Amino acid sequence: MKTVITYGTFDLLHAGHINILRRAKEMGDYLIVAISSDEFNALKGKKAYYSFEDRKMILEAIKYVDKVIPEDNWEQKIEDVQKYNVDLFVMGHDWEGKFDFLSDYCEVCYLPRTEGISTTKIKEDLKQVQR
Ligand code: C2G
Repeated sequence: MKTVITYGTFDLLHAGHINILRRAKEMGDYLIVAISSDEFNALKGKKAYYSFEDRKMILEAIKYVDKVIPEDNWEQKIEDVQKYNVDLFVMGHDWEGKFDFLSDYCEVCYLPRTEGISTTKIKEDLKQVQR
């Protein structure tokens, strides 16, 4: 069984998130998603609209996702890869090169992002509508 892992905030879930989750799952048999805790988001300089609990529940409802774990810090990836016997680490190509150190432990793959959509864009577009 080929285990895949990916990491992210996954706030205000949109087609870009679904596209990467679908592609990550298609590259293996079992997909683990490490979802950023509210505290880690603060470290990333992000404030998610949905709480960790809600973002976790939403991700767990997606057919491509087999397991959701918390992402609490930048340093946990090697431990996660070893703990869950991960074969493949996948991220959008906005992270190209940032996690190459994991290639000592598993395959590393950066996939093209979905153009034209982001949580930030959704928030900005909604602000425009309200004006
Ligand atoms: N993504 C994408 N296309 C978009 C938007 C996002 O493919 N239009 C991908 C990102 O490249 C990432 C995943 O969806 O792989 C989750 O994106 P975010 O929720 O923005 O996660 P991020 O803040 O990039 O956190 O340790 C890694 C970090 O936790 C990644």
